[in-house]
Amino acid sequence: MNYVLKTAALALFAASFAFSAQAHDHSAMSKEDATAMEAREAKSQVKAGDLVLAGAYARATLPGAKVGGGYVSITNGAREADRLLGGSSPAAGRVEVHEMKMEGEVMKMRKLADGVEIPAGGIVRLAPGGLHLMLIDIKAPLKEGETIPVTLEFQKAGKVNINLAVEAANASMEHGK
Ligand SMILES: [Cu+2]
Repeated sequence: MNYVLKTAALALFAASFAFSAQAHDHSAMSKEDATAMEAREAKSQVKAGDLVLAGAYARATLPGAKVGGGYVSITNGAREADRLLGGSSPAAGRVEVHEMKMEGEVMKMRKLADGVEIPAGGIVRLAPGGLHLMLIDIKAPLKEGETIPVTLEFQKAGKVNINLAVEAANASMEHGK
């Protein structure tokens, strides 16, 4: 990664971190997670109108698993909010927007029927432990090294194609490159 790109990515990361801290507690995020996220976001970016979708990836699943998680950072450069409603993929029966949340001492996951708002000038990160794409009824296990095409559906931007790079199942724990 060259210096300019890296600096830009860091600036973007710092700005978005400050923004998203209002809504989410990121204090639990390890330094390794932040570094891996930054590297992913710099590596793969898809522009769709005022949206930039960066660092799309999924985690490998175990044989027999019916679902897989997909993650991507979405930046909205528009003056109006947009909304991620859901998606589809040839690799899965359906793709939903989910949220993981602690309820008391139990981690619970639920479908966001209305999707998730991408604020004007803001960024929303779908990442392990929080918001994610849920690939349901996957047709085969997601294997490390594969690329899974997903078409996301936004209220205003419409359909946007991204590719999830499948990483090892414990990807966010061991990254740093
Ligand atoms: Cu889920």
